[in-house]
Amino acid sequence: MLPDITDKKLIELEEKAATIRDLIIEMLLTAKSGHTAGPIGMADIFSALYFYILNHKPEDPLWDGRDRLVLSNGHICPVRYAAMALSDYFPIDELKTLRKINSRLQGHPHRIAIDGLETTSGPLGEGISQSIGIALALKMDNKNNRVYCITSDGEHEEGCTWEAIMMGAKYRLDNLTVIIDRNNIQIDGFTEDVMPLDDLKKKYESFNWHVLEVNGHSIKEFIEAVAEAQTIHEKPQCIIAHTIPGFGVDFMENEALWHGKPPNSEEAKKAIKEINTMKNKIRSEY
Ligand SMILES: Cc1ncc(C[n+]2csc(CCOP(=O)(O)OP(=O)(O)O)c2C)c(N)n1
Ligand SMILES: [Mg+2]
Repeated sequence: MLPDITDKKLIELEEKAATIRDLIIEMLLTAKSGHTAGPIGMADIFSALYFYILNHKPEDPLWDGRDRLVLSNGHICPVRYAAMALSDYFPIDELKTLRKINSRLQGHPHRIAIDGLETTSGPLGEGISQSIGIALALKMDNKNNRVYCITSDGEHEEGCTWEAIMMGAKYRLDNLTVIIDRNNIQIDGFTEDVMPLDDLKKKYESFNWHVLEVNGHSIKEFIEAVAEAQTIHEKPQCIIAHTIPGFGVDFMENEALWHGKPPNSEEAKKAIKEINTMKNKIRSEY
């Protein structure tokens, strides 16, 4: 069970999210390639997961009692790498090696490179199936660990995603929470233009899941939704997190161009300036 969140903790989590955004910009600037808007848009959720929600031990990443965090939309891994480095899974300096030959931090996560990644991802549409396997195995072993699966809206255009959703309900996997990055965008434009997903809440409910919807930039709302999800019995849960791709960096927001483009040094400077303005406002808002 999650404790009620205090203002002090919320400030800390929001500041961590801003630091994650800074690190993503720096990583991509150095790598000169990679995905920018998706990772930046998910910084608040990763801050909440790594620094409040997950039961984990960075010093013992394969600890049997850990919750499993599966990242299905592997291309947003810079946000996970930044959160892991800040949690001390590996040195922050290693972030500079993103996408370099022989680096442990490839452009899509490579499970055996770093303990704690749980799966290798990149080919979209596999994470919910993998999470179901993990959640089912934990139940068979009578374990209480929870499984969280981050997935994107673009992945919901793939048929295998819906097969997995059916199976999660069949096995009543109440130890599984799927978190959707509902940023309305994919590689070539808006999801509703490419392949309308319509009302994902109604769709998941019709597949017999417990569904919650949150503002994915409100750490408080997200934590409260996870707390509710943890109380649900006999059903898997889905949290639809409404996010803005590139959130916090004005010129990156809602622009499909920033799906897979790194900033140049001028753009990185502008982005860091905006993120710092955002960071400086946090304390005054409480
Ligand atoms: C099976 C598969 N098909 C295509 C791709 C190429 N691809 C990488 S990201 C992406 C966009 C998917 O949409 P979403 O995850 O919602 O993108 P984002 O919100 O991060 O921009 C595509 C088509 C892939 N990685 N895997
Ligand atoms: Mg998307």
